[in-house]
Amino acid sequence: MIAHTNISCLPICLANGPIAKLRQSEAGSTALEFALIAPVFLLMLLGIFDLGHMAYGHATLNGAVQEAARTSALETGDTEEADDRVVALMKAVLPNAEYEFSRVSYVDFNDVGRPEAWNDSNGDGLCNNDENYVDENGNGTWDKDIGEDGNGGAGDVVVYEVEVSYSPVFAVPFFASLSDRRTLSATTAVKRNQPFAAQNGYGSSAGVCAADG
Ligand SMILES: [Ca+2]
Ligand SMILES: [Ca+2]
Repeated sequence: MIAHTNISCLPICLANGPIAKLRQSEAGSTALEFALIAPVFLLMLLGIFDLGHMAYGHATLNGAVQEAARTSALETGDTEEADDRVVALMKAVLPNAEYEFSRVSYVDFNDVGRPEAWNDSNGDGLCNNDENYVDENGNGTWDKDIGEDGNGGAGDVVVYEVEVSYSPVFAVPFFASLSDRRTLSATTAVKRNQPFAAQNGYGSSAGVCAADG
């Protein structure tokens, strides 16, 4: 059946017809606004959760590393146990993490990161040009960092570092860089081992740098 429109009532019909009512209706506006805002809001929430999770992980890691460094500094300290303790403390926060541990020992705080003494005659900051050096750590070569790998001995100063890589629990969609595996690192600044025996100092063996470094 063909509907006939009453031309004479057209202005009134348009003003009061279903299209006009639909245009005036506010019933769907809330749903529409929600549909527009919800994705943005959820992304923001995920981002906030992700930041909070990362900050919590970093704080927990720093606390765990400090504790492990203290126990490693004792005469009875077991470095493997200390590392395992870090992993155990972190497991609840970052369950899918992987860890890298490193310990470098020095005789004193002032030695952290310094090179072995050498006569840098050409002033290039390298041990070369047949320059003389002091093989203080006795390993037969010049070292830019005098530190020795490991937990050292009695009275030594140890820099303990732990690097943790993990995949974020609250991955933010559409932002690949925020969903990538990321790394947290914590360093216990220097802890001195207990003086449970006489400390071994640095040696004074002489050496000659290679001509080409
Ligand atoms: Ca030089
Ligand atoms: Ca050396």
